[in-house]
Amino acid sequence: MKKVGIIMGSDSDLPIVSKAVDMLKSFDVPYEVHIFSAHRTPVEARDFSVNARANGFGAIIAAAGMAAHLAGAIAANTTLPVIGIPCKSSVLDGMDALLSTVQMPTGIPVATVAINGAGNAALLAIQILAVEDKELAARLDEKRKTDAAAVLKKDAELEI
Ligand code: RP5
Repeated sequence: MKKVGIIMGSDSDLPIVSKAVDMLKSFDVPYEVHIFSAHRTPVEARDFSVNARANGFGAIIAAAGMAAHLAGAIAANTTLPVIGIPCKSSVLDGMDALLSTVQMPTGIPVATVAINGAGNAALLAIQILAVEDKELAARLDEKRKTDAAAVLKKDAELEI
């Protein structure tokens, strides 16, 4: 199976990113996690991106806050799918990172999830890998059923 790369701009993003890691672990999807910054370590961020396909990655998740250029900078250097997580890490409550991540120019797409949406970033990466992996797709279907059953149980137990 292809790996998912998870890149975060700073170790301060780890509490958010760990939710993506947990989701990938729950599906037994192989992953690598790195701290590379578009601004502080641009050479390492570029080198990872340029070599990601050859190194066995199938999708890349990029998490960053503030002037969050990491996902776009990675996407500029690979045609693998890149999923951006805008992290809430400043006085602007993540709106700065959301707009920096989502407003990509035509030609260099970044699939942006919600502010701090690490769980969905991982699920989207898994869905990308599942396009060519029937067993993984079946496990995604199973999770949808389990999640729906949990909501219906809460509905049945609702006492208001
Ligand atoms: C971004 O700046 C990082 O992704 C982080 O969300 C934010 C703040 O980084 P630190 O100053 O906490 O290292 O590049």
